[in-house]
Amino acid sequence: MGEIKTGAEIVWECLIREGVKVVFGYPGGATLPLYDALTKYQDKIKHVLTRHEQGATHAADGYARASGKVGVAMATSGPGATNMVTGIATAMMDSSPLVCITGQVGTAAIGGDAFQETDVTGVTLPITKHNYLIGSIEELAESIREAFFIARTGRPGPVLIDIPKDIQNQTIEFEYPTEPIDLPGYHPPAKASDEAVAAALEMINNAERPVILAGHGVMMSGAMKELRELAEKGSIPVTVTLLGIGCMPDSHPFNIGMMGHHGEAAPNQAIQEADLLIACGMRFDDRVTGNLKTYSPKSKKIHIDIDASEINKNIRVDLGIHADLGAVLRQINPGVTARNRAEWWGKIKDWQEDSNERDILQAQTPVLMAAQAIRAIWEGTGGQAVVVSDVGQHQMLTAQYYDHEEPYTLLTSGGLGTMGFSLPAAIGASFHVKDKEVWVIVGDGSIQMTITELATAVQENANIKIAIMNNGYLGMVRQWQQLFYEARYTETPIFSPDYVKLAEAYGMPGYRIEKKEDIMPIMRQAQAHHGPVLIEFVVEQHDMVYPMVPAGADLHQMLRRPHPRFENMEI
Ligand SMILES: Cc1ncc(C[n+]2csc(CCOP(=O)(O)OP(=O)(O)O)c2C)c(N)n1
Repeated sequence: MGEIKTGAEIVWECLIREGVKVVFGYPGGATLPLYDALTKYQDKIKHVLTRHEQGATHAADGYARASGKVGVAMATSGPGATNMVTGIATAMMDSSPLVCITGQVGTAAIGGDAFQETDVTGVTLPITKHNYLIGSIEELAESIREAFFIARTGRPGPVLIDIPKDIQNQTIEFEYPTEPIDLPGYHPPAKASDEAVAAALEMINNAERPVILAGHGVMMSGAMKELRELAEKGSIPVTVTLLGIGCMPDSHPFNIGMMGHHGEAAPNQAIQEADLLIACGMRFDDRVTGNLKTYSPKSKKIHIDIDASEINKNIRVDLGIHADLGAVLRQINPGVTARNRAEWWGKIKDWQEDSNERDILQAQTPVLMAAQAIRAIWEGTGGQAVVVSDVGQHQMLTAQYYDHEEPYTLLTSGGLGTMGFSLPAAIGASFHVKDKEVWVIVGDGSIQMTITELATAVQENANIKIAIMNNGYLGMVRQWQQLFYEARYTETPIFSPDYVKLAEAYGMPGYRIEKKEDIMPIMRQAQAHHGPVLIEFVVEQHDMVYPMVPAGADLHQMLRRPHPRFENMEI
């Protein structure tokens, strides 16, 4: 015999059974019963009050990305629910497991344009992996269980549960369902067929110029060891996507760096010259391929992905394997012939030597360059921090200049490119990350999108260090204006508040850095302080991110940083 519980109590009971430790949310009329019931569970589950529902969703997402567990966000109906939309779409594009719980107006009022009514399941249908509008209290517990199952299995993603207020108030005898979840039509295959393994091995062993493309899926399937084994055994260079950063240590000699739009020149050239691409848990996003028609024209292609709809979506492949990447690599690796591929590596080394982008680190410039600031953060943290970056030039510079040795140490909105992601996501991540520092690297435009979450950071004493790269511009858009719109900087110069005073007003220490030599002493002070600290780096306003593949160009047609030795550099 189960106990009689309200719908609201059932929600918390289920969350606790699912192992949820922290929920990020913002209350309202349609979630009053949920928040009232929380009083009974506060010793078992923590609720973090963000300042905006977008912040709650990004925080849950940051927690999910840092921990590999499902992140949970909560919002009231109508505007609360729609404020979550950007965060949900962000999670969807980056396959981040979330369960979002929204209150809905009472069942009888649905469809009548009631106060604060929005058809949130309708709104989020295309940006969730699945969503539920709860129709009766009987289905509540089972739906929550299913939501967690769907969010975390297969290709992870966000699931939304919309719960009408009357159902939160109703009561029922509660027993937590225990029978295994069986959803017809939702059975991702565990491993590859023998034929697929044989075909893959033939292609890999016969290739002279293979390249492994490693994406986020490597980490999501926990295939880091298997990836390394494949690379080392076959002497195959590995290039990573933005979200794949960390799946193989940046210092590993077989990791030749990030591919794509602002990737390094050598991997992009290698992809274009390759005779085989082995795509592992990545999705041939347009930011990594450049012009699809001329993408890697000489190669055969193998694509391994847990999501069947990714295979042949953007790039037609010779062999698609729809299964768990780790399992497939465990099947393939024993059959890989040991080779040294010296000729191929010779070419790659030449391309790497020809790359001059990193010269900027040594440049004697009157103004601090963002790349130098980011490299200094790397040095000051021993490359050991969890870095949460926002979107723009600083994001690409972070990918280029902060090297990562471990998985899940760069959290960033890759797919949707959501400005405003980093501060709340870092707050979320800080609830899981205890053994590392959490650093936010954010632009002056991006921080202002969700700057209200500074209050959440202070209220929770979140141990995060916020490094603002203040270049006075929406830098990445300005870069495009400079290159492709004859430097007409329309609406990209952006005013900022006095960040040091702002930090102080919120109740956290704030610093401003304008010179290289000030970085380390101030970093040490920030690191010594437990809790949020804000550091504004005043950086070069007209810096560019190189290399850059212009939109629609071939992957190897990169714009490179001009070579004059910076003294009279045109930037
Ligand atoms: C929500 C949102 N709005 C607009 C954009 C388009 N966008 C991409 S980068 C960028 C500029 C970012 O500026 P800032 O945060 O200052 O970083 P910087 O590029 O200067 O490093 C903009 C406006 C976006 N990605 N997300």
